[in-house]
Amino acid sequence: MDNFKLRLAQLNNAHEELITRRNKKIEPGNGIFWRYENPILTGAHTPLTWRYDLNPATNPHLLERFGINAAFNAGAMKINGKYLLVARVEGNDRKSFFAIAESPNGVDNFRFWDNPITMPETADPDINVYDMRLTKHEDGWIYGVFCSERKDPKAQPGDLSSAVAAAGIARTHDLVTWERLPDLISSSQQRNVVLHPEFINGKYALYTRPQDGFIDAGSGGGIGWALTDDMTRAEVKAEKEKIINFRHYHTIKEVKNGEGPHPVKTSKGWLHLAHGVRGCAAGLRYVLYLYMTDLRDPSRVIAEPGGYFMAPEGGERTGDVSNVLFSNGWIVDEDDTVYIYYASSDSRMHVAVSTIDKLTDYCLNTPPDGFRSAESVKAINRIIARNNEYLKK
Ligand code: M1P
Repeated sequence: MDNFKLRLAQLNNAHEELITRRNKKIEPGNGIFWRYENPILTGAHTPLTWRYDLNPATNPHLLERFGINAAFNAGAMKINGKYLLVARVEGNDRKSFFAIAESPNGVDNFRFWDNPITMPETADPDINVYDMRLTKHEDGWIYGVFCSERKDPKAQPGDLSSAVAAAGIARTHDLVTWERLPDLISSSQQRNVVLHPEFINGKYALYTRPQDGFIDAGSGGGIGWALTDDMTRAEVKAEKEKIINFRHYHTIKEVKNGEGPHPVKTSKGWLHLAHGVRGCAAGLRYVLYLYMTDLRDPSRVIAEPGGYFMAPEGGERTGDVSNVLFSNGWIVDEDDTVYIYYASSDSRMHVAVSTIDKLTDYCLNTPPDGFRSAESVKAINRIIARNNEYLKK
């Protein structure tokens, strides 16, 4: 076999082995959720046909022609029995785009579709797009709301970093062909915007994250909520955008927070997954947390456990942006199993599983944050006292 054929066979084997590797739940977990051993999606999962020119006449050394750096921050949805992730795929050139990977069981064998998504642009083309939240809305469309980043037109000459974040909006029926709608109109920069799946008082409801700058939330107090009449010209008026889940001093979300995927409707309330960010000597630390809102008024928080639900562990701690867990996708199965798709350190995707019952129990029965050390001790002492009482019997 000549070198080209040999190398191609090696590449194909390594790729197939990676994709078909079985994943295993890590026992015993904490009772709330279970992690799985292997990342489910990485840059290396992208098809060889994206990365290599496979023609020996034009690529005799079988060199990689388009490097893929990472696959992370994926939206999720189950369609026709398949678990689909709309991943943020990032090339070596730092630009992200969207691509769908499909699995038969939700925990392994994720395989990318043949082509990445061709997302139509607006008249003001995006420089970078990422972090799509998928919502199958009761109006019949599947919406993808994502961050659209552009260079700050007010940046001083020589400032090649300042950027502006807006919420890009697109809709589809099949995840293949997308109709791009105008970006969300908002007086502040926006990232982590999520469409609620149901109409609220006949209007579309959006979770927002107003921010003063591209990175800093600044005066943006947390996760916002706003209603809009029409997704084809969606607008959030600052005076009507209310903060529903606040940042708070000395918590896991003192610097910023953001809604994850759209909340799930349960018999006990809407179940939300979000990320919280705090600063420390090592930089920013991103963790995941849960909260619940009222079934009839999804903007009213009814429960929020103290602290994080999931934080980076082991190999999750390192990557392009270390110490980050981020989630914008989860899938609830017919049997109420919840597949939580989360990315670590802006590099790769993982899955953890739980059930609606366990997650709502966690939300409703975990002590809330007491905001002071003494309150934490009181909370532990209450658990100890109840245990002592029970164990005496
Ligand atoms: O790098 C960590 C995350 O930073 C941003 O999230 P947020 O706007 O909440 O700070 C996003 O760029 C996200 O993609 C990224 O994972």
